[in-house]
Amino acid sequence: MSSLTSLRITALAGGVGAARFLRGVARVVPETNLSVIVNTGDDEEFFGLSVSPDLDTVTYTLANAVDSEKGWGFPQETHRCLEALGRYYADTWFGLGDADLATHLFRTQALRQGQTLSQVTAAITHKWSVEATVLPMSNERVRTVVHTEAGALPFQEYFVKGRSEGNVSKVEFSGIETAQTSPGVVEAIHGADLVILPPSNPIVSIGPILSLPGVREALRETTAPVVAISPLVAGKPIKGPADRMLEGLGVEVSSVGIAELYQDFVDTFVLDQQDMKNDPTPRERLEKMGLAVIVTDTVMSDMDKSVALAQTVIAFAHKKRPKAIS
Ligand code: FO1
Repeated sequence: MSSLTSLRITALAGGVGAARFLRGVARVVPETNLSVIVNTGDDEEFFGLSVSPDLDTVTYTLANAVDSEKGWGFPQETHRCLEALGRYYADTWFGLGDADLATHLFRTQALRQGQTLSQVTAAITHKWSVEATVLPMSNERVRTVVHTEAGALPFQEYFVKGRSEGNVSKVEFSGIETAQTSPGVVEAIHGADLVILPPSNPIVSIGPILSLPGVREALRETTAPVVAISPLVAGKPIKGPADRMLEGLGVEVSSVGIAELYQDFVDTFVLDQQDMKNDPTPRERLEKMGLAVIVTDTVMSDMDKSVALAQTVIAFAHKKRPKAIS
């Protein structure tokens, strides 16, 4: 396999957890070697504006501009426009910051002028001097819908307005049947030296990307090692409802349960050291599934820890020979 400076890495990304990992990757290999396929199932329209939270979270994080506490949006953001919108609209629960609005205005206008989401995303990342290739998973509209006792809720309504409350009985990706991957997505998987699934919610962050036609096939076919990092630490996600979602959907709430969702294409599984403390069985169970296992600290509370995790994953996978000739 190629040297670290020419190692091409492709990641499948949701929001905050993925972005925190990717900022580390961009310190280990040249950022230009990195392609990121980003979930757009969380996208929503607010006040006529096209908002793509996961694309923006990845972009702002790679640009070192993100609010590192929250993991999304900008630090010291003001909300004067949102407050003023409260005069005209009843629903102002989605916290759109004043500076962040500039991105949504730019994206919305470019889409209305006929550009694709891929083209607008390339323009936005260029303006932020992000050197990674950031690819929306699709240029077509796909929307994650979460079913709870409260009904079928658009993702942001479930996640932000509803604070992820309620029992999840079903998750669907409206529009997925007719959506295609955006240009470059399948090529990025086939052309990579290493494919990584960062610690993102497997159902609503990685799930929509995997549901697009051609993605799972490309992941099975690629000669690159495919490494998945568990989003659970001591059996719980650092943030968000992944554990309750898995439970509601009948998936074992553990790294093994998550690995099973990826079993047809993943070679290596990374789990947090805290998941091994009182129970040595996850490693054995993962190895029985034919997976190489890395046990390490996956909590990325600062940049150094993001870099350390990226280094561990990349060094391990770099030593592995490509699937096709192993
Ligand atoms: N998350 C919240 O918990 N509350 C918000 O008000 C909120 C606003 C917001 C605005 C722009 C943006 O890009 C992201 C925003 N997020 C907010 C995060 C977002 O809901 C989630 O991180 C993702 O959709 C899940 O990956």
